[in-house]
Order: sequence, then C-alpha cells, then structure tokens
Amino acid sequence: MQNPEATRLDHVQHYWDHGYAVIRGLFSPDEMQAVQAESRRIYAEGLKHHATYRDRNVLFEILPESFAGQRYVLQAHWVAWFSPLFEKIRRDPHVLAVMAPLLGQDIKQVAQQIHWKPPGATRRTGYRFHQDLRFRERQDVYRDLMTSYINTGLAIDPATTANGCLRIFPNSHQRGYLGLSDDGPIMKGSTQDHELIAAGLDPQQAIDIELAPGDLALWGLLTVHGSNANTSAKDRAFAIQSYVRASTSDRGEWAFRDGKSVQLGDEPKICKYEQLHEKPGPFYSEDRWFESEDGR
Ligand SMILES: O=C(O)CCC(=O)C(=O)O
Ligand SMILES: [Fe+2]
Repeated sequence: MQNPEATRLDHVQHYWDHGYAVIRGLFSPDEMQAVQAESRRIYAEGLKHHATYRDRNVLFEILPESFAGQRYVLQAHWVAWFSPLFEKIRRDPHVLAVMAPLLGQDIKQVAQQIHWKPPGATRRTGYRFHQDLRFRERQDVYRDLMTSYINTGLAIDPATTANGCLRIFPNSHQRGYLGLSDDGPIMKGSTQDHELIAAGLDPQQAIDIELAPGDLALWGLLTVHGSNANTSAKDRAFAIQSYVRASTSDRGEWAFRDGKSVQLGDEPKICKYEQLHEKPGPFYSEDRWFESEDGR
C-alpha cells in the first residue's frame, strides 16, 4: 500500500486524523551525512562492549557473538551524553517547528535511541506491533494522551520494506489500548496475524513507512506500530526521540523551554530508566532476553 505523505504544513492534521505523520526532508542531505558518520562512530563505540552496557541513561544493547556468531549493536540510548552532534539534533529548531504545534513551547525529551538492524542479526531486529503506551503510565484522556507524548523517528539510513522500516496501522490511535505484545519483550520476532486479528486489526491495513535519510516520522502513544526484521544486506539506523509536554511530566531532559533550545545539564534526569539514582552504573547486564525461543 502507498504511504500517504504528510507535508510540513499539514503534519498536525494528519497526526490527528491518522495517528501519525511523515515530514519529508526535515534535515538536509549535508546534515544527514554528518549524522550518518556519527552514527557509524557510535556503532563502533558500542561494539567495544561484550554485553549490554549501561552508564546512567546511556545504554548499548548488544547481541553477543555467543548468540549470533558475531557481535552486533542493536540500540544506543542517550548518545547525546557523549555525542555533541546528537546533543544538538535532539533540540534542533527543526524539531521545535514540528513539535510546538502539538506540544507547545515547553518540551522535555524522555527517550533518545538509535536503533540499528545490522544484516546478520536478522532474527532479533524485528519489533513486534505495540502501542508506546505500554511503556508509560496509563492516562485516560485521549486528547491529552495524543498531545502529551509524541514519538519521532528520524531516518539515518534509507528505511525500506526490505531492511525493516517502521510499519504503522493508520487510524489505530482511535481504538484505545489494545494490549498488543504485553506478554513479553517487543524485540522478539514479528507479530502473528492471529494476534492482530484478536485485537480487532486487519493485518492488511498495516503500511510501510519508507523513509529517506532526513525524513521524520511521528506517532502517538496509541498508534499501533512495529517493524519487521531486516532481510536485506543494508543496515537501518533510525533515531527515535520521544518528547513530552513539560507540564505533564516530571521525567525527561529539557529540550525546549519557552521555545528556546536547552542543552543537557550536569546531571542526567530520570527518563525511562527508573533506577538511575540507585543503580547508576556503569555495569553490564546479564539479561539474555534474545535467547528465549517462542516460535516467532
Ligand atoms: O525501531 C523500530 O522500528 C521501532 C521501535 C519502537 O517502536 C520502539 O522502540 O518503541
Ligand atoms: Fe514503539
């Protein structure tokens, strides 16, 4: 199915109507070349770790050689703490222009993650369909949900059907919370059709959000989305950044205050990682979630 495209001007309406929007070419090819080079540097940094590594909000999610024969980096979180370029990207004026009509002028950021899908790591590069509300405390008011938290995905590499681009169910934000993938981790292969049908979704209605480097996709807490494993020879680096209306959250790092871009402070704030103060790290995680076989 064709990917309906939202222009810069109508992304707000498209988001309201369909639960997501795509802004083409938000960052220029020159800007993206620098981001691609930085993303490769960060990947190489991640490869130095034999297992998943955390240092405060910074995390490298590692698929070790014991599982896949070779070491792969699947995610890096809060790279802004060691990457000046990503520290700027997260609070870039382009981002404010997209977010302010939805979240206002006072915006915090609760997630910054690069997701890679290295060819060879295919079995664990899929994200089962879910609604991001599963990661958040539940709130009841739909309008507030849609304009308190917005997730964005910036294509670093071209994102295609073959390398596992984001997939979205348009209009699914109108269906309430459906409980998809609540039974386990989302990085565990792909959702079976019968699970979607049981949740009242027609598997045929999912669309591929193919993106060129510099394109930005945004989606809400109730929008059903996921992505397939990479079956191609090309990686898919994707920068996910989540923003909240500051007045609705005591979590997150300031991104924009009164419409002005705010640098990271001296100390990290609690974002998604609840144990930030009790267990700041650095440490390696023993969690071997990737080993469990569930037939997916
Ligand atoms: O990287 C992807 O394709 C999707 C990731 C996602 O939806 C998430 O981390 O919540
Ligand atoms: Fe998600």
